[in-house]
Amino acid sequence: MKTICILGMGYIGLPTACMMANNGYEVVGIDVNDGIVSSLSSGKLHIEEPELEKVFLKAFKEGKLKVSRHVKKSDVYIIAVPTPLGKDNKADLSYVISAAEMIKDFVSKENLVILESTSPPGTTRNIVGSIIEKNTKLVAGTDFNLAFCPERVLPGKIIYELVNNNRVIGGINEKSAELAKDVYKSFVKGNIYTTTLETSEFVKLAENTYRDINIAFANELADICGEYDINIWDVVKFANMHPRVNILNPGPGVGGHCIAIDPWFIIENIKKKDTLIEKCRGINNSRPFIISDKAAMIVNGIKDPKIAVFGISYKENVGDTRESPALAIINELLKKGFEVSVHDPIVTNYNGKLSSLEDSLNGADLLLLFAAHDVFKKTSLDFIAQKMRNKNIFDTRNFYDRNEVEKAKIRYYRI
Ligand code: SAJ
Repeated sequence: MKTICILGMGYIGLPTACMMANNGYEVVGIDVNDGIVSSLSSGKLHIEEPELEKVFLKAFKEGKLKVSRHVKKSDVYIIAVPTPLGKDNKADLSYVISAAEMIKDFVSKENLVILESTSPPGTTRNIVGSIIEKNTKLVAGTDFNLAFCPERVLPGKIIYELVNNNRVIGGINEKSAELAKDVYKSFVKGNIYTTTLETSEFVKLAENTYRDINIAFANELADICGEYDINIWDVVKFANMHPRVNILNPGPGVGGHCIAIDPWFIIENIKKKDTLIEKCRGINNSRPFIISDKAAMIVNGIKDPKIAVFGISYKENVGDTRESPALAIINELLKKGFEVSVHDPIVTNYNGKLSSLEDSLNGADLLLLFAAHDVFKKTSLDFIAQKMRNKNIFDTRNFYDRNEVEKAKIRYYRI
């Protein structure tokens, strides 16, 4: 197998295409967005991610990676398109379906089809496999090979983790799983384990759900600590000194295109009601309201309060605002009638108005910090204090040092 066609040139498809192109394969990257195709075809990235430019330019300049609007006949087809949350908290599989429709006329005997997109159990077999079978009269597992190979990379560390993380690949049969393993082995240094299609689909969902539940636990502990007037950050720090405890951090809510979404995919087709998984989604989804109410309490009594918001991406040091709790919080603050001025020097996909550091702080009554980008450390607390009208910081990430903040004569609030 020498040629690979990857559908979806986003956060996962593009880096994966680059790695395969730099490790022995002829790769064509397909995207339905003309802007992305023309930008990549002229050697320009549309995504910010450390190390990506280097691997992309190598693949592009050596002619191993081409980008197109149209599918090209290949040995391997990889679907790496988004699976957003649709109506009623169910997976919107429309991009997966249209990608399968796009390749169905090209798949022939002995080809390998891989789904990478995070999906509810059964999607690879019942959606991708079926669409191809219906059209080609080929049988999955007999005539063509079918596998699920979920990504596990952390935005901000995608290239490092693509290479070094372990992978779990599911196959419709052993041959399919082994063929997929061979493709990924070309660049993955971690271990690659093989299992069934549905197990690998479920493993991916279980990993992200585990994290969501752990964060919900931390958020619930934070609320309870508030009632006792105990510092939650100390509780997490000391509890994690136990060899078998690893509590995550509370925060303003859970964002991103994975952890806030994938738990729903586990429960969307099950009979069991009232799951822990759904409860935890509820806890994490209620964070923006708790945070905006606390912010309102801090500025209570101030005439026409102005709130400077620092960092609106879904987490630190990434530019992505998808599902960011900061957006929901800003919305709540605006509904309460406050002036909100947003400062984020690294965000890439925000449609609202962004302000410079100085403009956001000028005359502000509260600095509300969400995504704790490293770059915020460069702004001195004295400078912040100097610009603000009323000097309050509400730190939702335990980013600032309380003593330092108070030394600068700023009142410090945190979760
Ligand atoms: N968060 C907290 N407290 C924490 C950790 C995270 O509130 O202690 C919040 C973050 O601020 C953010 C959200 O959770 O809003 C998600 O951030 P994250 O760093 O936990 O995860 P993602 O979405 O960037 O990446 C996750 C990873 N999954 C796991 O760690 C199990 C990554 O490995 C997956 O590949 C990725 O989802 C994915 O694409 O599925």
